[in-house]
Amino acid sequence: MHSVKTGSLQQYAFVSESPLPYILRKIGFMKLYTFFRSSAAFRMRIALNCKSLAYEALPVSLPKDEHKLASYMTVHPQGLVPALEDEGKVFVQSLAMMEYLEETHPQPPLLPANAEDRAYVRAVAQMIACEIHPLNNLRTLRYVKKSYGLDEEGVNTWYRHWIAEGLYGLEVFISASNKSRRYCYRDQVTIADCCLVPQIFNAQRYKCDLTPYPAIMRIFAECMQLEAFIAAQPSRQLDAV
Ligand SMILES: N[C@@H](CCC(=O)N[C@@H](CS)C(=O)NCC(=O)O)C(=O)O
Repeated sequence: MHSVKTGSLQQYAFVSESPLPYILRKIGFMKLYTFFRSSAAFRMRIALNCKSLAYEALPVSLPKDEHKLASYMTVHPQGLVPALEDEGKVFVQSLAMMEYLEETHPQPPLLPANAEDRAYVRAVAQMIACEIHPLNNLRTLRYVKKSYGLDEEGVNTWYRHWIAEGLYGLEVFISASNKSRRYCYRDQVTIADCCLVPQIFNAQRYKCDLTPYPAIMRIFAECMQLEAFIAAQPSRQLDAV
């Protein structure tokens, strides 16, 4: 993967040098407002890569509070990363954006073909994006730290508690479903995997014990064999510090 400067210091177009056919499907790239460590942005980078959609990355630094700048709040009124711009239209919320990509660029599909299995995949994605992630994103951690006077270990304890509870339920759900093989859903990469892998990166960063989740960690290892996931990981992003 290499970068192409596209106008300002903070804009990069990602073009793969890997065997995956990263082709430009449109005149002009989609734009992804992203931060290298944001797991919601990481989901989007995976989904875009899976669909071989080139995009222009517009970094928004969370530690520098760039997501709270008035200029960014006009893009995303909640001041959250990511946001996606396609043909002048702005989209927010990673689950909605992945479904948008699925509807506008159906191949390769990131959802199963039948309704029952789609419900399963969406449930896995929502268990992560709606139940686990909101409890350990930046604003939540900042709030508990400030409001309850927690030190770093206190914040980490909060983080690890919600990870452990959330991943335990997810592990049981995936294992009991009998729908998982190589990935969350059979041998097809879906939006469930796009959500799972970034959450595990976060958990590893906070040194959570992941040994109680063998099914999840097996899927994680399988996904991380794929170029679409490898290229999307935080350390490979141009805004990584
Ligand atoms: N549900 C949103 C979550 C977005 C979100 O929480 N993004 C985080 C980064 S992963 C963020 O912008 N955090 C800034 C903050 O908490 O102040 C989505 O899926 O897009």
